Amino acid sequence: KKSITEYNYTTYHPMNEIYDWMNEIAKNHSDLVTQHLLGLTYESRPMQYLKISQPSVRHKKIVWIDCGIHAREWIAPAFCQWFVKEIVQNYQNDQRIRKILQSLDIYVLPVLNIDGYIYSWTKERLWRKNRSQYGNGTCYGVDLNRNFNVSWCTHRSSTNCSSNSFCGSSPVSEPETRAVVEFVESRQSDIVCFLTIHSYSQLILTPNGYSAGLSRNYNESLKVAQMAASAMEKTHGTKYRAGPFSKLLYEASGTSQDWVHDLGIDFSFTLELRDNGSHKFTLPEDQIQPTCEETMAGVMTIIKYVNDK
Ligand code: ING
Ligand code: ZN
Repeated sequence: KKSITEYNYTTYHPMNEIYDWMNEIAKNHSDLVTQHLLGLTYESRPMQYLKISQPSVRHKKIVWIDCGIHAREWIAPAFCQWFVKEIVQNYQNDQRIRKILQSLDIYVLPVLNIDGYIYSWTKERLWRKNRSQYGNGTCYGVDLNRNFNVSWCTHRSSTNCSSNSFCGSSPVSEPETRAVVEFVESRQSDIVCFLTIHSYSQLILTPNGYSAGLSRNYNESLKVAQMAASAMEKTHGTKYRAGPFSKLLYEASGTSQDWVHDLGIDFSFTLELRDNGSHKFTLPEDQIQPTCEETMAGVMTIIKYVNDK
């Protein structure tokens, strides 16, 4: 079995390798990284997350990062792993990381939609939803990013269980959604920043997605998103656009970002990574490294802003 120092961060990994990687990184960096159970998926798989936390007696606020809520967006889990690797490799020498970890803990959920991710590896590469059964087994899967309880099932959502944007039988009908909701509600007053990673389109999305109306703290959210977009562009010249989803594309309801923001968490962003439509969800592996490098720059810009505030 390969050790973690040999883990290849520039290829995509099936779920069993990601589970092994989580075990290894928590074992080899037990001073900084611990592994925890968020909940179980529809098919009863453990949803493990990593808590990055410098030991301290101080009470710290929380930054949340999830990847892979949509099964086919493989670059997202690749980024979550890259992010954790960068932090554990550099925190001793990088003053910026050290300063952030003095007052913030970072929680990373590398694959939110595990059942869907496995299905995308084994059966249908472009699968998006989770794998829950509906209509007496005639159709499968809820779009987890339409299943949160915020203007549920009103925009760009479908009540048809065979649709790719099926919103579920009710708000938070899915175990994966419930696991995230229970965590966020229980730590509501500590979470200062919520980031959810998708692909593709090269966007940094601010609330709201569900209505064209401007959100609370819109100006500041937009400013932070624009700062992140320029940090990302500076890395390899890739263009990222910043703004509310409802303005850049269309209105969509029931997303995690909007639900978290409406709960009162000011900094809630969706990042849509590469590319711009040439490869869509099947981003070639030779783009994993540059995509992760530029996304790291964007995410660190956001976290630093929140921490300095
Ligand atoms: N895009 C997101 C989706 O769920 C999104 C876009 C994010 C819409 C946040 C609204 C709010 O459709 C992808 N690529 O999944
Ligand atoms: Zn997505």
